[in-house]
Formats: sequence, C-alpha cells, structure tokens
Amino acid sequence: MSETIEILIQTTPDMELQTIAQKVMDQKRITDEECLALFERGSLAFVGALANFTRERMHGDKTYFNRNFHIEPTNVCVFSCKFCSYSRLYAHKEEGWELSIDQMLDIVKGYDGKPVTEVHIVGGVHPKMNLAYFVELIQKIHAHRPGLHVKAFTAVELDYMFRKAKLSSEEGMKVLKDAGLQSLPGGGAEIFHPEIREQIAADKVNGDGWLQIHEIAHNMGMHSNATMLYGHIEKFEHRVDHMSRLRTLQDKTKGFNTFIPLKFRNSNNDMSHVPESTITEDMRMYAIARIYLDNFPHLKAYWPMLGRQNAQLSLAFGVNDIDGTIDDSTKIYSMAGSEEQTPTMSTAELVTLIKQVKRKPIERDTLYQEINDYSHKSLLAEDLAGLN
Ligand code: V47
Ligand code: SF4
Repeated sequence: MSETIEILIQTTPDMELQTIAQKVMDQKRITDEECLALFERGSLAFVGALANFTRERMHGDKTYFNRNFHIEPTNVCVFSCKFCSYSRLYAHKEEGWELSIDQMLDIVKGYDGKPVTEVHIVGGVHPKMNLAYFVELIQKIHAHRPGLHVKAFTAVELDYMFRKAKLSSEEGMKVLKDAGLQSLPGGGAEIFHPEIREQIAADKVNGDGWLQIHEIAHNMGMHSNATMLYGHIEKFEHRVDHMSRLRTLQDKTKGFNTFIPLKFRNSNNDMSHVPESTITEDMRMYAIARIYLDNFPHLKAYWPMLGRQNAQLSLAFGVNDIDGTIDDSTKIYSMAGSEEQTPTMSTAELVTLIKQVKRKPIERDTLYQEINDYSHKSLLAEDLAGLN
C-alpha cells in the first residue's frame, strides 16, 4: 500500500496534495487548510488510497458491527428542522406515534434470549416526554436486562430535557447516568457552523451547545459518537469547520468512539428541491474524514441510509464499522427516502457482506470490545442459524 502512495506522491503535480500524502504516510496531522484542499482538489482515487492506508494501519482488515436494536419513542417534535422527514409537530400529533414506557419495555422484552448487546434510543423532542419519563424508562430497561448497553438521546433531546427540568447539563446528565444511561449516540450534530445551522435547524441546540453536552458526558466517563449531515446546502469549508470542532474536543476528552457522516436524503421534507450527493462524493467524504480525524478511533457507515452495496464500497474508503443488525423499527431514514425501506440485516448477512469485500467481520459491543471474530468461521447456514 505504501508503494501506491509513493506513486501518488510522485505523479501528483499539485504540491499541496503531495505534502498531504507525505504527512499521512508519516502519521502527521493535516491542517484545516489541507483538509479543504482535499475536498476541493483530491480525486476519489487519491483520497481513497490515503484513507485506506490509514484504515489498514489502524485496524488492518477488521470491520466492526454490533447487534443492536432501535427504539424511537416518538416522532412528535417541538422543532422543525428543514431536512427532517420524520417529525410531526405537536399540533399534528395524531399523525405521529408516542410510545408508552410499557410499549417500549415490550420492545426490549421482545429481544429476551437474543444475543443483542445494545439498545439505541432516539426520537423526536416531545414536549410531554420529560426527564422523569426517560429516567423511569432507562431504570426499567436496566432492571429488566442489566447487560444491555443503553445508548440513548441526542444532545438535542438532552438539552431540551435538562432545560425543561431546570437542571444544568451536568446535573441532568448525572441523573440519567445514575439511572443507567451508558453512552450517547451522535445525532443532532447536523452542521455546527451557524451560517448553515440557522438555515436548516434554527430552533434547536446550537453547535457549541451540542459539543458542550458531549464534553460533559465524556468528563463523566461516558463515551459518545458524532455525526455530520452533509451533502445539502453546506460548503466544503463548513464540513471542515464541523470536523475541526470535533477534533479539538476529542483532543481534550478522548470520549468519542466513532464519526458517522450522514448523507442527506431528500424525500418528504422541506429540502426536497436540494439534490442528493453522488456516490463518488459520499466516498470522498468518508475518505477525507478518515484522513483528517486522526484522533477518532472509528469511522462508521450507517448502512440503512447508504444502502448495503455502498456500505460495502465504503470499506475501501476508510470505513471500519458498519453499525449493526438493527431491525425494522427505525424510521428516520426510510421516511427520508433511503435505499433501505426495511432496514434489517441478520448477523449472517452482515458477515457475508463484509467477507465479500475481503475484510474481517468482527462483532463488537458499544465500546468496541471484540465479542466474536467471524473471519475464520464457516459461513454455512447451519453455523449461523439462530444468530440474529
Ligand atoms: O440527527 C434526519 C439525521 C440523525 C435526515 O450514534 C437525516 O451510532 C439524512 O444520528 N437525511 C439521527 N439524515 C440518526 C443518527 C445516528 C444513526 C445511526 C447511528 C448513530 C450512532 C446515530 O439523522 C439526525 C439527522 O442528522 N437525519 N433527517 C435526512 N433527511
Ligand atoms: Fe426534531 Fe430531530 Fe427531526 Fe429536528 S431532526 S425536527 S430535532 S426529530
């Protein structure tokens, strides 16, 4: 692989790109200006080779997935993000859903005896589902299945919950942690830069607020993920700014596990006139994120949004994690027009998908501890039967 990069360096007339390639080979950090140069002038082949070099240096062929399921408590939301295809305003709440604590517990109980390791809970920001409601939910999930890792609530939901409860973010986070919350998912980050955020997500927590909530969680020993919604009205410099803020916080706390670029999908929302990014641009996005975010251990492609084959392709462009088996309960992407209208994949299917592109499938838990290495296991149907 390093010979490929040597050839890239020798054959690229662009001196700045040559410098960047050399830095990547020497494991040196690239600057924001250099990141912008990659977005503006780095070909797919160029950034792809550098990202794959970095990915293989960090993880070899290992490709992680986990066995999880999602609960979306409600799609009623007090906010009105322009890109959102999923939420219903409280005034139209009859068009949405609101799950009771018992209904959510029944979802959890539906996985009794199944080897899932994580429940991912994210939804709209419902004015009546408050901190006390979610404390009760988490306590009950924890009591029912203590070994299940609870990864829940975006910084947007948390910010609203804490403010309504008149608690500081530190106080609110402690209440949830004591109830059994273990990690935060990466949603709600969108684009931090106010120039864009004010146009697409004006009324929810701003970029600084999002980062502050993650910093508080990290300082309490919790881990979290970070996302970026890209491929809409933002410019490359806004992507760089977003990743730069994440890299700075990660230097401070080391609390982020993974970065998840989320491709904007344009069905059924107020931004349907905005064209979606091409697959080439999606792969460049992954690759540049892998090169720039040198302190993020993992880069995830969320396959329900990207589609299975594109997720497979992303494994050659820096990605080393393709999320989980999930199940068919997640609606955020199907309603926005994603490839996967019923996003469910069994363990056998995920393992096959990863092996088809000559990578090593490794089942992980939320904190990336390895649970099962499937690279040497036979893929005979009978071996994998019952593993979903
Ligand atoms: O914050 C909403 C995005 C996010 C659209 O942490 C859209 O492991 C594209 O954050 N087109 C929620 N994206 C999902 C999320 C997530 C998903 C998987 C794993 C993890 C994790 C986190 O979905 C929202 C928003 O950025 N989103 N609408 C849309 N039209
Ligand atoms: Fe509400 Fe989240 Fe949709 Fe924004 S993206 S409207 S906060 S559900």
